[in-house]
Amino acid sequence: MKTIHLIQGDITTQKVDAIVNAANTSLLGGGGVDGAIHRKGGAEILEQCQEIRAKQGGCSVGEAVMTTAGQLPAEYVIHTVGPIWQDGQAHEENLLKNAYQNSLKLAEQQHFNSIAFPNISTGVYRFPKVQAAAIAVETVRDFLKQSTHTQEIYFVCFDKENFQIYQHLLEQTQSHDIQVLGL
Ligand code: AR6
Repeated sequence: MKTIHLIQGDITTQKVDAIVNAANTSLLGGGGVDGAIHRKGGAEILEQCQEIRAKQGGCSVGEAVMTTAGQLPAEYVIHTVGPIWQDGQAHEENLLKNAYQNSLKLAEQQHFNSIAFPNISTGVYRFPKVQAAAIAVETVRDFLKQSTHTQEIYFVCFDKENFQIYQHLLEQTQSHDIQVLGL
């Protein structure tokens, strides 16, 4: 059974095939969840990000790339870049959807069973949380309906506000083909 897990906590402690990082286009690290992943994962992650930069010059908004996870309990890190919220008229919604979709596509290509997402763009990038959660849940649900390898998605909410938004949204959008745990 395909499963969505809702968790409040720190994504760096998740033991899944891949955790997703809310990175920036430079792939060189930063604050928030990106800072935590690089700090706890160790130098190996940054070294591989630098190799990706040397090959393709970073990562565009909405795209995703992959490294191993260094010292973290997860196996891999999928680095994606969400949009910076401007006024809602700069394709922010589509770009956030792309970030989720391209991360999921990479997971499926790699035959990953489980993948954990933070609340991309809702920190430093200031994307409105309710709108971001709706995009995340819809994109993940649509993906799970047709995925073969990727079966388990974890939404890891760091702050209580995001957790409650997801709780409400997932309760309202229960379906018979995908189970939701953690509500
Ligand atoms: N585990 C899970 N979620 C976390 C963690 C954690 N350890 N730490 C923070 N969050 P942000 P963005 C949540 O700012 O908005 C970086 O500097 C946080 O509460 O990390 O996409 C990058 O380098 C929020 O809900 O990412 C970029 O420059 C969510 O993660 C820029 O920030 C995203 O907040 C990206 O901004």
